[in-house]
Amino acid sequence: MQNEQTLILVKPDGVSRGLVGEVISRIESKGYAIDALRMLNADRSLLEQHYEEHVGKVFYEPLVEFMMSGPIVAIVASGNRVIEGFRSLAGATDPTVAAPGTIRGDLARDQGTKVVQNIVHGSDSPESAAREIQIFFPQ
Ligand code: IDP
Ligand code: MG
Repeated sequence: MQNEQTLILVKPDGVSRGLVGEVISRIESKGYAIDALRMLNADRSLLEQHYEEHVGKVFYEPLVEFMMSGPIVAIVASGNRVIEGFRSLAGATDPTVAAPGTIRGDLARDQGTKVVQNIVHGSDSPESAAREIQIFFPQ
């Protein structure tokens, strides 16, 4: 889709480490457009909606707690195949094995925590993107 959109989050580790600009820079340098952006302190109900697919997993509660631990930045980015493209920029979920050159591979490492701290979230399908954009940008 020419004007495909995705929902990107800079997680609390990315914000606290001063990596918001670095993440935005990588999105823009790749050639995607920033359509919307907001900083927020996510509450539990918002995160329970966002992470509903992970309910019941061992890392679910640590994940929600981590995402409430500080401000996050929500971004809508757009461009042809941006969902797949941002997932490629982000790299593998586990930052230890994420390829160098990716956001997670370059900027994150295993911290020994119950939840993997990996700087960013990116939607994984058009259905997820539509659902997640509505959660963070309801207007
Ligand atoms: P993704 O962010 O690469 O799409 P998901 O499987 O959707 O990965 O998991 C959501 C988030 O939950 C991850 O980004 C990571 O922070 C955390 N997570 C995923 N799998 C694990 C795990 O096995 N142990 C600890 N944390 C995990
Ligand atoms: Mg995911």
